[in-house]
Amino acid sequence: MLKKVLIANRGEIAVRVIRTCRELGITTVAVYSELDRDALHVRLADEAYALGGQTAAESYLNTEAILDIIERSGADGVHPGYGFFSENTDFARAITERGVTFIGPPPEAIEVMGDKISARHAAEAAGVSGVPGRTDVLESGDEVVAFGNEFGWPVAIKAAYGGGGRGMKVVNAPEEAAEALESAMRESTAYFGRSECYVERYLAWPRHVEMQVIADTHGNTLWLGERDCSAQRRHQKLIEESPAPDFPDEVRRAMGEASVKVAEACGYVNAGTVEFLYQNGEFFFLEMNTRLQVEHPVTELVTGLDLVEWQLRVASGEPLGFTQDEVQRNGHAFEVRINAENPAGGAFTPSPGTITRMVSPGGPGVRLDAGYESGDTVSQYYDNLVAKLCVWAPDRDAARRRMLRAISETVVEGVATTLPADVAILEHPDFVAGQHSTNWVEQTLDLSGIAAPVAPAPAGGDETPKVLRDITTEVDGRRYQVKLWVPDLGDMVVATAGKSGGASGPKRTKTAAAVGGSGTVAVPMQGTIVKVMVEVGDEVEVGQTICVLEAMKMENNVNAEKAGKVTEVKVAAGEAVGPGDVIAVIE
Ligand code: MV4
Repeated sequence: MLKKVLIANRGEIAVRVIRTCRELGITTVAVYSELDRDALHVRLADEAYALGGQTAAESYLNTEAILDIIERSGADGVHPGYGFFSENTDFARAITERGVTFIGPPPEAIEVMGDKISARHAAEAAGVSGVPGRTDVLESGDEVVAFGNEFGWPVAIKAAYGGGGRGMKVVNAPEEAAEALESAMRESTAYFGRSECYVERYLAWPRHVEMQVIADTHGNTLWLGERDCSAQRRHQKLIEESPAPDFPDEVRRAMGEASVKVAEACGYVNAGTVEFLYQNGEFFFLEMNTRLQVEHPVTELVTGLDLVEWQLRVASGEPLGFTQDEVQRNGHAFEVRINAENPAGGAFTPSPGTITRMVSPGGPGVRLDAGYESGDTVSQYYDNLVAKLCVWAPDRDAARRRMLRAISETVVEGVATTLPADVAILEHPDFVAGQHSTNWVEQTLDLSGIAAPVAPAPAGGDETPKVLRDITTEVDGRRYQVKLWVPDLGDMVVATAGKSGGASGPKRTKTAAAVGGSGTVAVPMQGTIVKVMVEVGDEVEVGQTICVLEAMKMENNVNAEKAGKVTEVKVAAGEAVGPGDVIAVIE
């Protein structure tokens, strides 16, 4: 068994790994950035080493610094958590060359599954089908048109080297094909460094059901059960559960066996997840995630297995201590993600800051995996997942009610959290009935009733007193009502960019514009302008895209709310903008 494990991660997942290591008598080594000097994972580990730096690139992705600490600490294994180095084969190979165990799959398996086209080929070779489509790389919009005309519209354009939904474009009609392919390739290049895309049929109301697998080095590969992750927004999962609601046992077994075949086909070892779209009783292979996932606890709660323990054991060369027939699934588990984001009006704006007070729920069937405690600061530089709240109960509705009870006990102050959105989901009749899909949160759930948390206006370096304003904005054609703290200038609104404290760059003070029904086009969240679609003098229609905004790793269209002539364009491609910034005026 491994003796000393370095956790190359932070936040709740680092804490999660440290906990199992402690139970198994494995010494833990934390690493930390300058901002995480006093973070919970550092406080809980047996040893901790400074990486220096603030941003992820300067700290948790600093290969040289981590390799140096592996050597200095004498760790014999590295757990990468999720994100960061978890699917980085250069890192896995670099530590393996030094005789240190990578607690994850072989690099070859990561490579096969990292590229969606080769993953699809591998799955198909193993007899597991993806959504009907073409696996070759698209050269032009005409090929998209030809596919759509043959198989029907809409179609989906996907990034071959992507994942997590970035770069997928839904194309409803032939005339949208060229622009959509261009946008998909641009996003793909921005996030994955490669532009290759392919096309397949678009499923209109699917559920996201994924299957947990685990494999040892002795040829045993087992499926442990599925998770339904359909309650998500912009590819950020909000709530996950196991078992999937209204999911027949024969489909479960077929999906489990298909997942084992996919894992075996790529020589998989360790814990992994095979993702499927599920619609009308059929499932289609999407991709395989070659890491431990955020939502792994729901599988732990229904199977009684500790997935981190089995990751450590199989990485140490132990065989799995159970057979497929011995894997039992009992009851129902939910997980809600508590992110430091403000869901008011459905906007989910990042809400970093210091957690001034945090009270954990308790009682029967409740588990909280937190990366923070009262007094800790959620930095804008990292993932804003504060904690995962999980519950178990004998059946789905008991678990759902237990989750609502646990949420009602939970207190997080100082930062806004996604909890009000989680409650809205858990109480909605569609979700209660298990009738939601991957599109449901964005297309059906109405979050306009969620108010901004009652909190003082953020203290800024600004002398101007601030006032809370309702602002209407549109993202991808969807209307959002957001509340913004803006300097009080009487009847006029001046939008400012950046965070309070002036930490995020130069102040952008815009000309005033009247609130409500005006032709000012404002951006809903912090981001970077990728492309400006209009010029001064252009006539635009309601809903026409004014600019493409990249925010939180997604491209969003910012659209006109009224028709008219563009009289001002205030931004250019490459510029950073903040929530409420006026980008154009239409008269
Ligand atoms: C799809 C789809 C519908 N049809 N493919 C988005 C993430 C990426 N991994 C695959 N995704 C989708 N692919 C076809 N042909 C709908 C989605 C999808 C989705 C999938 C899983 C989880 C959440 C999702 C949210 C929106 C769309």
